[in-house]
Amino acid sequence: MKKIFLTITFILIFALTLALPVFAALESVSLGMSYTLSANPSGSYADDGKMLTDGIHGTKVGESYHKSGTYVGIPATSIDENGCFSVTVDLGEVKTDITGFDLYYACETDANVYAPEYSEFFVSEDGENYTVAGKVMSGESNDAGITKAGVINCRLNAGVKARYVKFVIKNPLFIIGEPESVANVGWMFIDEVSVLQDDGKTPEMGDMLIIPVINSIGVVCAAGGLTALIAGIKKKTER
Ligand SMILES: [Ca+2]
Repeated sequence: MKKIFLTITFILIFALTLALPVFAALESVSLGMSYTLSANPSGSYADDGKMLTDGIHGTKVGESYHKSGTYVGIPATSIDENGCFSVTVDLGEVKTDITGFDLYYACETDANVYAPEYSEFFVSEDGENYTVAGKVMSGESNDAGITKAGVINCRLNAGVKARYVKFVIKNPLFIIGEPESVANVGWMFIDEVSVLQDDGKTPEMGDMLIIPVINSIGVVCAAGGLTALIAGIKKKTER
């Protein structure tokens, strides 16, 4: 009986230690926030003014992501002379400790939909003066036969202040200085932009050690109580 008790206790401690709560180091501060676009997207894949900060990500419907109704379609006519399109999010107030940006997109090369070549991230406190905070290449291939939903993640080493965050995305097939290349650039499809703030909950080493100990004590107490209860019932039954 003692052996079974010890075995069960050990398994429970092990399981609960593995199930340690995971602290999110970053939280989105752009959810539900308003934004403006550098140009009108396609009428067929139009923006409803909320799609890019609603937290809803595109899903694959049949064989396609971009037709799922959750993507904003950016045709060749919506990119500028540098092959770029931008989304500027208004966070409502100046936020501190902004340390990350995510841009979500679809890539379906057989449907002429391409992942951005890169996304560049600019921050501003007043909406007029912007400074660049980061630039990340998607690294995505333009080869035929690709169907996927992807994301470009940018993480900063130090937090920055911002009320406005501009996501500039570059069409991968547009060649700067060769405007005639616009005839062959296809589309970009994006479904979400996200601005991330350090939530101050990054676990310290002490937390990592304390939680398993608390879990273990809880399990031992619970198991001990259960054993005592069973013993009590058994004793009562034997009378
Ligand atoms: Ca969305």
